[in-house]
Amino acid sequence: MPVATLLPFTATPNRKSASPTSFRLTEKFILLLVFSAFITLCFGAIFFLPDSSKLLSGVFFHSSAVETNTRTGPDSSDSGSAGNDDRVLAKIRKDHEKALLEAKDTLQKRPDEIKQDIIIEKEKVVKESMGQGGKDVNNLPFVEYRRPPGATGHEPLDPETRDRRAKIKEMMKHAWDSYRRYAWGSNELRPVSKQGHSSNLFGDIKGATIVDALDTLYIMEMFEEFDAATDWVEKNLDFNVNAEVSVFEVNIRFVGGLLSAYYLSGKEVFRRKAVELGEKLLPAFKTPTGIPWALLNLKSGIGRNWPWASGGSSILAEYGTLHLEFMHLSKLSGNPEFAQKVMNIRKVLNRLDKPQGLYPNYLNPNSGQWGQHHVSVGGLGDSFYEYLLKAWLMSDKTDEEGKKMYYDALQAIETSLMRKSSGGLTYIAEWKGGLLEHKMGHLTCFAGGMIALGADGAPGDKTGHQMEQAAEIARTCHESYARTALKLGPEAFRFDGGVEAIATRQNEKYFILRPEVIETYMYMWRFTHDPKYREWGWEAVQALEQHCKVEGGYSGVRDVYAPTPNHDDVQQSFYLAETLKYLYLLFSDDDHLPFDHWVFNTEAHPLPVIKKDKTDRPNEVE
Ligand code: DMJ
Repeated sequence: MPVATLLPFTATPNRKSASPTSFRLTEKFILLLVFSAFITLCFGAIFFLPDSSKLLSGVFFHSSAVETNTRTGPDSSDSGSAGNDDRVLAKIRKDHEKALLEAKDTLQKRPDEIKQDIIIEKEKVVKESMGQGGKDVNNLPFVEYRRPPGATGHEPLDPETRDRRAKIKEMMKHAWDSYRRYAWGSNELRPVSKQGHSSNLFGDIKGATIVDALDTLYIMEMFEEFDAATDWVEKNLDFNVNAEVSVFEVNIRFVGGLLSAYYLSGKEVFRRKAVELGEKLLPAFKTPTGIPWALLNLKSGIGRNWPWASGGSSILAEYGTLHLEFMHLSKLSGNPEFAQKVMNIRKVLNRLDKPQGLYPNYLNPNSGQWGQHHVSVGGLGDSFYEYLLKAWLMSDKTDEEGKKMYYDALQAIETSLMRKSSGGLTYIAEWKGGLLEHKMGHLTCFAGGMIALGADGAPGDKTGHQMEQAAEIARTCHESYARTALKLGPEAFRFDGGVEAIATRQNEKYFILRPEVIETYMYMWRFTHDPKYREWGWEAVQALEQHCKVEGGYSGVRDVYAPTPNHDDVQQSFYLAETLKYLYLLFSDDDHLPFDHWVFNTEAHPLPVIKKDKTDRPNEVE
């Protein structure tokens, strides 16, 4: 049967105007059969032939199925998943065809062209992986450098102060020259045995003293030394080490030191190095809560916590002392990740209940729960509180969350930890599961300066009260020095068993050139101009010269109550970064690193306030 006879509207030429209704039943049935066969054929062609599925995805689903799925997640409905299968098949086919075409192209290329393509492809992969793990620090965004005010000072008018200031510079010169002579490139100096010393806090990173001292050299206008240090950083400072470092120590000393050196001098190398190191620290935050590990292998990016820290906990003073540096890293690199990481730490803390409003020193980074309920404003806790206040100040007082957390915490400290001895000395005790240990660490003495720095912004008319507290803590810490044979403070002193401000345990009698007491004198001097703070600072200078100075630098001592010093043979890098810097500023005018433009990190590295007024913003990323 010819096909034409089966078609209703072209059938039987002599049947002019014949209507379909005039077909017989069998004809109708055959026509229906033919029609449905035709429809089936068309649908088959659309859905099953390779090109028709392309047509579908191209015409009806403008983007490919795979792309749609990655943005919206898998579709759970049955009909949807059948449709998805077809689209996935279509995508595979398309990719396959593309790959065949590329292979054909490649076969037509010369071997040297193929090699070139491989190199380009490799570079692409490296760049992409840098995007995930570390940015290309040679391609940082443009930053217009503007030096904040007061980077260097001027001679004080008063001759005694001028001489004392000059004396501190001389001390810096002795510490630096000795390091340069006997330990150049090592982390620290052994001033008695006159050789290098390396603590494992820095893994295999070298040059801690150089990086820690950079800004002190700059503010003391020791530019020849500063240039030598800069040259060493340019040529030798290397973070590509396969070793575990303390995230906290590396951050406060190296990142902090590099950032300050950048802001003081404007030298790009410091910005580059700071960002490079910051990127290397980011894997420390890969924990279920985002609370970083204490220790990190800089090569593998594998982190862990100190084995002694309450069942694998992270430590408050360590994870809580990254904020200032990381905010500046985001600013200088254009990478928001640094800021996001530290803001998340606050989020975790703000979700937790705090016993009596206090922050325990241990927090488990996996569970997000507190470890042992130990609280301290000294070791393990100290700089967390300092960074809450300074985050607010460094944000030009816009970080209201930091402000609230600081003043709330200080209130809890006052209520639960601050006590007055029977002899009238105010001290900050430690808290262990609800019981007070009446001991104050040398480290805790920084709190006098912190409370003075925050007093001005204290809520509820508490400025005067907080200034008094700060002055009392300064007095107590001065007493801890005055009651020793060497006139240098012990590592910790107690207010129990009939003693006040005296170390009773042998392992708490050492002095390792720490800065905290002098730091408090410096803040108290700036806020009160009471000459006693300069006098107390000068007493410390004399004790340092008499008992810690040796031919090869400055050394800590093992027992401050012994009549003659027994040297520990370490010149700590923070002696140059902090102790000598705070002494120098104590005998400088207030416009040298003024507080309304600079905030000191916990290693005394000055960082500029990020001004809210657009016209006064230092170093804005373009
Ligand atoms: C410094 O490294 C820092 O001040 C830190 O916050 C704790 N203590 C040492 C100096 O004592």
